[in-house]
Amino acid sequence: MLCKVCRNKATVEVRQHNAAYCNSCFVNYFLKQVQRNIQAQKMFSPQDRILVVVSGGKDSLSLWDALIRLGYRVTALYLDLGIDGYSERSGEKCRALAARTGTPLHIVSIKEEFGLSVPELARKTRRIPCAVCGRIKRYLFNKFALEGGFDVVATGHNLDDEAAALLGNLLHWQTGYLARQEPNLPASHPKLIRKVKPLYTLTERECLAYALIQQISYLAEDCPYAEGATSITYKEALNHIEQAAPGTKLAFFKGFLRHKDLFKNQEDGLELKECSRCGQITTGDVCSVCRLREKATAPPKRPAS
Ligand code: Q46
Ligand code: ZN
Repeated sequence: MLCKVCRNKATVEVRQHNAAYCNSCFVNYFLKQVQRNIQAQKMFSPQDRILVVVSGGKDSLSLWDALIRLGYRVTALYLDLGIDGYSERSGEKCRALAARTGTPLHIVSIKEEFGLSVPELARKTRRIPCAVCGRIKRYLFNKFALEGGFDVVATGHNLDDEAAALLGNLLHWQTGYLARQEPNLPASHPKLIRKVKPLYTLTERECLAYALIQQISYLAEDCPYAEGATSITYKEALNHIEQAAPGTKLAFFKGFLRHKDLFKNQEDGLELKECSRCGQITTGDVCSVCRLREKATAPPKRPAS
């Protein structure tokens, strides 16, 4: 197989576009795709301050690397979830890329913020770790970006993530979620920061190829709590279809974006206000993270005598 651009020997096949590239032409293709997504969705400009949230995995580290190479003003944020072993190893990968690129990386420890790690918070509040983790992550990303004066928060969600989320939302007719599934999610309140996903047309395989070619050291293992997640089942189902009909995932997600108006006015329409404890945005009087914090730090109930 020959590279589509330079006709040298191809090393990466991009089946969704019926193309193949050598290493250096693949990197150019990847960067062009990211740049095109940023412009097509009006995500940000070179003047904007971008907070890219990184987990130590191939997607977020590839995004961070790509945005630096494209000349954007990027600062990275890593949340240390306090998950035994996994968090140390993922934090290490983020520190290594920060050192290599000479770009700023902020580390926020959940244990320092809340007095307890994600698994401990989950145990204390009798919730599943992912429910606690997802809520805390969204809260801290926004809080950090707001306090730091960032214009936008960028995450490493790729096409596989977006197509799987779309399939899940459609299977359960979550019309509110469908209305809000966007690669460029506008801020619906002055204290909410816009969220963007510049990798939304690039598959997980393409992000992996980019990380390998650029010699980005990433954490290959999944979070121990990811096992059994329904999103993995949806990804497998979509990969099965993609195998038989390359390009389906991209057509599925792009088609959804073209028909997004079908889900207009499906948002829950709840009034947004400031949490009476922390000032972050919520729909009740006290936000869910402050409620979680209170529940986790409440003294244990005495058994009835
Ligand atoms: S939500 Fe759940 Fe992830 Fe948090 S606890 Fe791990 S698997 S990291 S994307
Ligand atoms: Zn609050």
